[in-house]
Amino acid sequence: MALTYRTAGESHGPALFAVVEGLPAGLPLTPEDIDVDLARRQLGYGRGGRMKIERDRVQVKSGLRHGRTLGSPLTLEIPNLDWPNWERDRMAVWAPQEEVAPVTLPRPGHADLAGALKYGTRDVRPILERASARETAARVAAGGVAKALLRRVGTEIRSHVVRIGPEAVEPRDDLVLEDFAGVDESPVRCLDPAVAEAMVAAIKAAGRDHDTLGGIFEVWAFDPLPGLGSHMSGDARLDGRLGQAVLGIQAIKGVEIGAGFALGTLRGSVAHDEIHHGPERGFYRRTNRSGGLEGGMTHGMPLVVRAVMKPISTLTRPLDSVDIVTREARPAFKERSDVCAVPAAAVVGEAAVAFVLAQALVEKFGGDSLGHLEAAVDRYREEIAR
Ligand code: EPS
Repeated sequence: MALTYRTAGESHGPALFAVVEGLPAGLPLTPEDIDVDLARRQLGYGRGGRMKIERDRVQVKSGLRHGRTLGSPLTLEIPNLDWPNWERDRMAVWAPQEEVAPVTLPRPGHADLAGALKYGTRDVRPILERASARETAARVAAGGVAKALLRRVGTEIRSHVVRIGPEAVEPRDDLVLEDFAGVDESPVRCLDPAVAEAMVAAIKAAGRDHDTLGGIFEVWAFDPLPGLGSHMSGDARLDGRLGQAVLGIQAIKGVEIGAGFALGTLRGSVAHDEIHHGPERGFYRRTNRSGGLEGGMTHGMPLVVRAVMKPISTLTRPLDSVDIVTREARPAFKERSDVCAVPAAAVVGEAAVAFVLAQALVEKFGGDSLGHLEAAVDRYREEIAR
């Protein structure tokens, strides 16, 4: 069975959910496998008032017994602590809407207008509730489970922020796992403390101006098994599957693998990663401009996925908009929001990459039981070493 997940839940509803299906039975899980990432996703300089209310913790509602997966659908619930402020009126589950004013001023950049047109609604609340990046908490929960599975075969996922607005670090293709040791202590999850300081200042300045900022993050997967994904068909290629997963994150507008767009500026002789072999390391490369993927498959070097997040579209000094009911020109809807959420998006990116890699792992090695999967991985490793 393929490994998949689906999330449910509205930003200001009772809770968020992820149902993960196709997990191997027998995978050990602890609350920390999920809660640590949920907490990391809440951090980052530039978050707004909502993050002072929420304290995301997972509740497991199915699929787990004595801390091990059963192979049945795993249901993860993250309660919204803000729910009591919404349940009586704006997000009441049963009460009719009469008392609640509709939201009719779509925000440029948000799903509001396109969603209202698509669903024929005269209130954008139903659109914005599901489009909200609050939903990413559920993705991160599913990603925590994927990471636990990947860890069993020695793959570790990390991320860092490489740009916020005008402030950026120099690109690198030679980072090692240890370089990420202190990244969660940085207020913007940036590996360079001087740039981090400049990033914080940029967010502060944007906030002062009632504005918002986007940026770029990278996700690195260390020690991926070679041969995950497939060159056989376009939809099997891991590049495309990673692109879909990462572009599917709210506010992500572009994804690069390895050197990405910069490869278009290079000659072939300096664009590709020459192949070497040694008794200790087996096949290896001295460069990683391919970002760990060739032909839609992992080749064993770290997987590097970079993504750009646009600035948050809820502005406290709103842009021009038009009332969807009266067609009157008015400033867009304004509600509590963040100034910058790139550090959090990087954690969401980790979850997206982890899930795609875990899917490819289960696809190649079989996913009924962890024991069978691990035995198949061991045999494969021996074969490659020979
Ligand atoms: C979001 C708007 C803000 C963010 C939210 C995403 O929420 P609220 O409207 O309740 O202040 O805080 O992000 C989260 C709640 C979260 O957990 O990341 C939006 O419109 O996308």
